[in-house]
Amino acid sequence: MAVVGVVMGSQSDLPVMDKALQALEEFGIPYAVKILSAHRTLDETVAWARKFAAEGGEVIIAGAGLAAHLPGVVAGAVAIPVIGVPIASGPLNGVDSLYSIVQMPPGVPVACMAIDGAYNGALLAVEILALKNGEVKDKLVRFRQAQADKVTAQDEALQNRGGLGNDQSKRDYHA
Ligand code: RP5
Repeated sequence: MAVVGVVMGSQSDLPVMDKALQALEEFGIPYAVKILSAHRTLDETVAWARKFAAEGGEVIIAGAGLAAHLPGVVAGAVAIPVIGVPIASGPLNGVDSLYSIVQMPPGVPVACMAIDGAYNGALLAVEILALKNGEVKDKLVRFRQAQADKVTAQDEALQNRGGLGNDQSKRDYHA
């Protein structure tokens, strides 16, 4: 059963939203994915969101560009967390979408990611699921540790390279 719903306003959003799908797959999260438009297919959008939530869906990630009302419309239809992803498109390059999504009026929240931040949208969904799913939590902890290990390894490589590290003797050696 899909626990995360990923919805986007157009096929043109897919190259960005695909990063969310890939991240969910990496974490083994069952998801449903739809192209639905808040203005072109309003009734279908509301019906899909309500059905998804009624069937046990726990989080929705909604990506849209331009006057991006899809996340807000979805959030108005259901009472589960909605994560909005502003998509860079058109003359304003996603700033329009960012403002549309981030400025939700009080009472109906949408968690707004960075412009084109679909990957983080999926990670936030994973963090929400991890609150009550130990298996997902373990994967998340391992993912975070792997990130930390990568930074540590990068720093070690930098220190050992000399010239740029903090060790003055190595800096002198390369001078
Ligand atoms: C929005 O308008 C979509 O989310 C998309 O980002 C943008 C452009 O849509 P298309 O004209 O490419 O279908 O509704």
